[in-house]
Amino acid sequence: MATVLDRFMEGDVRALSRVVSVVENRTDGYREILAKLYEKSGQSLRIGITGPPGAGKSTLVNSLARQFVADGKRVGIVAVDPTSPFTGGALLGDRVRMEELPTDGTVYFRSMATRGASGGLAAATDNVCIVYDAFGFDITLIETVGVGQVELDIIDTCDSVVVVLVPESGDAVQTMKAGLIEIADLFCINKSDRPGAERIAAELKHSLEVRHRSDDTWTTPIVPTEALNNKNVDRLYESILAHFEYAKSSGVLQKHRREQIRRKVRSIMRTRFQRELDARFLSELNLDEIIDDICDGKSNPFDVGDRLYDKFCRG
Ligand SMILES: Nc1nc2c(ncn2[C@@H]2O[C@H](COP(=O)(O)OP(=O)(O)OP(=O)(O)O)[C@@H](O)[C@H]2O)c(=O)[nH]1
Ligand SMILES: [Mg+2]
Repeated sequence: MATVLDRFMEGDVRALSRVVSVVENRTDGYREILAKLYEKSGQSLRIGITGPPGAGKSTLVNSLARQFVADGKRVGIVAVDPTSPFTGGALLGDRVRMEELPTDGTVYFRSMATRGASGGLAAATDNVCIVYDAFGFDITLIETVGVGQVELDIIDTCDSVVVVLVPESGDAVQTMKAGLIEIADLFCINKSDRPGAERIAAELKHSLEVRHRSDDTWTTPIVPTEALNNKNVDRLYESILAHFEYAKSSGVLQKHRREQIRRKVRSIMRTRFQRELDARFLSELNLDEIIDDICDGKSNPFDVGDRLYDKFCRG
């Protein structure tokens, strides 16, 4: 692994792919690698792109990535895709793939597989972003479908959050219910070539007026785009940069990143406790005997839980 890390530090893209895999799969030694890479991170601006299935997130990510590259930046993209082709996402075959991105190392794309279980997906995504950051990407774009808690956790690790809606997204009250309005730093009404874009923009504007956030000095922009025709994406791009500038100068960015570190430490501890419990403790315990006792009325789950906890703590 040492040589792979050396090559990684030299900017070798194949080494980057190896390291991303190690981190994504939590192969032995991945935490030590992350600890090393963490020192080099903290420079990349993380932008989350979220919204309902098929809203045009990938098309937008593509387009934004190109603009950043044109601006002399290097871009890492991670797409987190918890939907199966059968349960959601853009219509089969309709979804935009990332194949047509530049292959000269200025843009790197990776899609995170969920492998059925959502456990640890947010943490794994965050770890991949640390790897990107250490590799020297100026910008990290994270695409995720804005539906569940895991996706909201992922979006929580971003410096700027773009919520993508479409004219058909329904009334803004629905959006509020989905929690999206709380997390948005910017709104994008994509597919503005379709009827209804102005109506949803007006509804959103109204919802934003009644929303209260602790960092309420920022006026959340609502940007209509046609990602497919690359129309107005430059305005979205400018708005993202403006938000970043605002976050930096107001101290919001620093505060937000401190909170992220707090959550990260807690998440690492929780994961370790959980693993120790499963691997070292529960696997060695004869739970069946204990359950028999409870079934026979000789004990109860509460006393057993306390007793086992004490035993676990004693090591
Ligand atoms: N009419 C119209 N279609 C668009 C626009 N932007 C994207 N699309 C189309 O919408 C479809 C879905 O686009 P994607 O970029 O794959 O959407 P997505 O949000 O990434 O989809 P999932 O990842 O499956 O949730 C594709 O056929 C795009 O070509 C737009 O501005 N107008
Ligand atoms: Mg997509």
